Order: sequence, then C-alpha cells, then structure tokens
Amino acid sequence: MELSHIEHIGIAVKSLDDAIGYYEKILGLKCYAIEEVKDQQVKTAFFKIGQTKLELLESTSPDGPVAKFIEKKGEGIHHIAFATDKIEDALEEVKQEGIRVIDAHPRKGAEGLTIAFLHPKSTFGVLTELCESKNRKG
Ligand code: CMX
Repeated sequence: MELSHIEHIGIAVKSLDDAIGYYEKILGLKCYAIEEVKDQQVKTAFFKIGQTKLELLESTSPDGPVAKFIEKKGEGIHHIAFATDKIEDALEEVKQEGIRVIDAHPRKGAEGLTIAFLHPKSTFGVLTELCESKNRKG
C-alpha cells in the first residue's frame, strides 16, 4: 500500500482543558478544533504541526475505549494514524495479510475523514488507524 504521511497522533488525556493548556502555553501550538465523536465516546482537540496533526482524546464515558486505555496504561500515546488515498484497498490488503482489523469496513471518523482501525495485538502494540480524506481523489 502507499501511505503518504502521518495524518495524526492520538493522545489519550484525562482532561482536555488541562492538556490543551500545556500544548498551547508550553509548546506554543494552537488548538484549531474541538469535536465530539459520539460513537467513539470521545471529545477531541486538534493541533497541526507541519503536515501532521495531534489529536487529544478525552473520554466522555467511563466505558469508552479511551477511558479503558487510561485505566490500563495511563495517559499517553493512544494511536498513530496514517494517511492513504485508497483506504478500501489498504484495508483489503491488510486483511489479506492476516492482520486483525477492528473496523472490517471504513467508517466516518473525526474531521470528516474515512477511517479504519487495526488491532494493536496485530500491529506490534500500536493501535493503528488508516485515514482517507474525503476531498482526496482516488
Ligand atoms: N494501544 C495499544 N494497546 C492497546 C490499546 C491501544 N490504544 N488499547 C488497548 N490495548 C491493548 C490492551 O492493553 C490489551 O492488552 P493486554 O491484553 O496485553 O492487556 C489488548 O489491547 C486488548 O484489550 P481489550 O481489553 O481486549 O480490548 P479493549 O476493550 O481495551 O479494546 C481496542 C481495545 C483497541 C480494540 C479498542 O480500544 C478499540 O476498538 N479502539 C479503536 C477505536 C478507538 O480507539 N476509538 C477512540 C479514538 C477515536 C478517534 O480517534 O476518533
């Protein structure tokens, strides 16, 4: 498959407000969007640096995937998202290679991207996301 760049890095935090303060005041980045993704039980805050985004993730429910992650592992890097122009093809390819997928079919994620997650137990411990922008051709 052809991946073009790291679209974003997802970072699990207990408090979006506290973490935004750090990224803005200490690192000098600007939060340009806050979005709730209801079906994932998260509130997200986005920063851009170069071609890559940082996505802070705060759980909106104690049973959500981000709350469970923080409970087990603490705050920190939660997933890495790679950009592709052809998510259907990329997902088919990983499935054929026997990689365990969380999303058998691409679905809608934050920022209107089409996304699919690969299971960390199949990807050397890193929850991996494939993303395609709806504005891209292909
Ligand atoms: N990174 C690495 N390992 C992870 C992980 C992560 N983010 N989340 C869970 N794991 C590990 C667990 O620690 C566990 O390992 P051990 O068995 O060694 O303890 C293993 O994966 C399986 O965990 P589980 O308890 O069986 O499964 P969970 O209920 O925790 O679910 C996962 C794990 C990845 C399937 C689930 O979190 C998921 O479906 N994630 C994709 C969706 C998501 O994360 N959404 C939030 C972000 C949405 C967005 O960006 O918009």
